[in-house]
Amino acid sequence: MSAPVDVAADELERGFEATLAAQRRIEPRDWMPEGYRATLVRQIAQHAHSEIIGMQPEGDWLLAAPSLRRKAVLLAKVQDEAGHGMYLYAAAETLGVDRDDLTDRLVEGRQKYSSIFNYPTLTYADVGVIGWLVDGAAICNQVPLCRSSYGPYARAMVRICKEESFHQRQGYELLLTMMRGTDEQRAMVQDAVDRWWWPSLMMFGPPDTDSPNTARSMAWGIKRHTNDELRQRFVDMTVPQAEFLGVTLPDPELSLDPATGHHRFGAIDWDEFRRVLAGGGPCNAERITRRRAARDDGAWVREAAAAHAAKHGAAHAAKQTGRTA
Ligand code: BYC
Repeated sequence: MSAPVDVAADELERGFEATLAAQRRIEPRDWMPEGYRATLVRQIAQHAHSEIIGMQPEGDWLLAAPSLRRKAVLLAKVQDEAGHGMYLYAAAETLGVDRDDLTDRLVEGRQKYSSIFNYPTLTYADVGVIGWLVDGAAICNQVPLCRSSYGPYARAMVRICKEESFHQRQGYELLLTMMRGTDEQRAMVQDAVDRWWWPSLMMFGPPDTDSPNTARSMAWGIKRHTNDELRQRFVDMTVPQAEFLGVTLPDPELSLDPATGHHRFGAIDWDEFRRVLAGGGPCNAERITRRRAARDDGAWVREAAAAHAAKHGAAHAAKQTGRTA
């Protein structure tokens, strides 16, 4: 009796695989395996949470930025991160989840956000280094996601990447300005580079040999490159930029391998990475406490906005059916 159901399930699976094989996009109304949907929800939610939590370290410098121009640039950047979070939550919602529920999962520690945002921004040079290294790493990781197999995610990434590119440039320009300044400013930049370099390399995730999700995500076209491939691309891209800037990357083993054209680099401290993921980074508790407070303090705004939308939605519907509101 179950044969027709199995045949239908097989056909759906074949249709899904054929769409992937033809490099076409999976769209929200298409059939998809539960594992594909769950993987996308996990990755997109983690990404959205990272954008929103990522507003905190730089947001700390909004009131202390050294000029009106620097303040305006930083404000625009932090607002962009909020926008990225919103596009990504909207993309996740096309998979049948609710953004309030995702936020609850974040503040209850049931979903992750990027390890990088658990480090403090100790000086203003950190703002520049985040733009250069953190947004630079984000671009390396995210440009291939514009070709991700899930339509709403891929389309959100196009706009996000354009904005990340501006973010990277504003960081680099800030650092170039500081490097042309005083010895004290140059020392601040070097100190920030020393603190952010290794955490930036960790952003790409565990080594391929220790990445439980990569193989499946690549087979589904969600990810297009492995963690190690993207990390290598980032190192190769960043070394000449560091030279031009006049800073030293804190890795004595960093050297160009003439045989491959790639830079070799030293061992990453994966114990530190695991510690940060488990909640033991310098700012984990602070980041989540603040996010929880923002969720709770903002509840009345969301309720008012929903009530307003419901009222106007009802008036609009009444007009459409020819009745007066
Ligand atoms: N931090 O099997 P793996 C940004 C987790 S940029 C925390 O390799 P996957 C921004 C991973 O989730 C930052 N967790 O996983 C920039 C998994 O845990 P679960 C956000 C990490 O998914 C500037 C486990 O470790 N970018 O937003 O195949 C300013 C095993 O890993 C990390 C994105 O999210 C990490 N660094 O690959 C403001 C990009 N790395 O869930 C904002 C989209 C790994 O199995 N995401 N984990 O318990 C991706 O490309 C992939 O999800 C990753 C990880 C490459 C990050």
